Amino acid sequence: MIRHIDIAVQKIFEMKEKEPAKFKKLIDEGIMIGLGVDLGDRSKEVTTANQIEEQRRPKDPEYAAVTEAVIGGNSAEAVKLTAALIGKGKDPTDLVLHALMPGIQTVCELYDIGESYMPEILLANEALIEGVKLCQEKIGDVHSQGKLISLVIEGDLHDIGKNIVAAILRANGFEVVDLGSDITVEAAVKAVKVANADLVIGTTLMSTTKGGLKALAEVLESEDVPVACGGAAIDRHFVETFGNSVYGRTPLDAVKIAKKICGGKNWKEVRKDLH
Ligand code: B12
Repeated sequence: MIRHIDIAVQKIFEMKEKEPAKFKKLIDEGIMIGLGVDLGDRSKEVTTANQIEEQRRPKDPEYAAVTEAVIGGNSAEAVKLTAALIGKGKDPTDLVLHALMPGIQTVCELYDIGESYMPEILLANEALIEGVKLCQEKIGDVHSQGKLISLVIEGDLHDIGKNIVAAILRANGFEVVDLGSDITVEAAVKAVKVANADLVIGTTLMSTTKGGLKALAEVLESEDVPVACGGAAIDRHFVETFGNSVYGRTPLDAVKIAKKICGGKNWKEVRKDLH
């Protein structure tokens, strides 16, 4: 007898072969997890730890050493190497994007295939934060290009990506009021009014919390303050199901959106520009 579940499983594996992007989305949406499927072992067939480390490792050996220090959760080493590169005149924004960030990305991808564990991610995050701090000190105060509120929406504690995005925005001359994570719509709206902000940078990594960004964008429509939405749980398709919002994938997308909004464009124009 052929059971429906067998057909579903067969379809999922066909999708993994033929439509890897769609398969990844299915995983990211948490459907496989909801079904209780153990992704750890199967994804090892797709990508190995060596491949992940190879793909993420910067070509410049001095940058690669910083990346290694972050991967190893070695804050002292990350700080020492970052300081040395700043001393040599390297651009601090470039260091965040291309030396420090690949470290945390590697550890998170290793986690996905069961090759790294949560304490390692948290140590790597510490090393990342220390390195980013140094870069920010070097950048110093730049003339403000606009005022932004950054947050992770209610119910979600994943703040590593939000911190990177805030650092890159600051490095590009934006004033960022970082509210932290697990932020309610009410608290966000209050902060927007107090700060007289131009734009909200909203992050979420879970499918269960992504509705919060939609609620926030809708409430802020009357204030004429749009929300730039990012984080692994969402995509352009989702964000474009509601108004007063612009989807971005990378920290540099956040910079592009902020420049355009603070430069006087409305969210509809910015959406079009970024397509
Ligand atoms: C680290 C981590 C944790 C840590 C978080 C620590 C912290 N301080 O952030 C802890 C242990 C707390 C945690 C807890 C949980 N987690 Co978790 N976690 C992860 C993990 C491994 C890495 C996330 C991460 O930091 N990625 C790296 C950063 C740099 O990437 P990022 O956040 O996407 O940000 C980048 C871009 O998206 C972009 N970006 C970010 N924001 C914005 C904004 C704008 C505007 C723009 C333009 C760009 C942008 O720029 C960033 C830099 O490139 C992921 C799996 C994974 N590999 O992603 C699971 C994951 C996110 N967690 C998951 C889950 C389910 C949980 C828990 C529910 C587990 C549990 N049962 O308890 C809890 C939830 C707790 C809560 N209420 O939030 C699921 C979510 C599934 C889903 N889609 O719903 C994931 C995907 C793991 C999985 N495959 O199951 N987790």
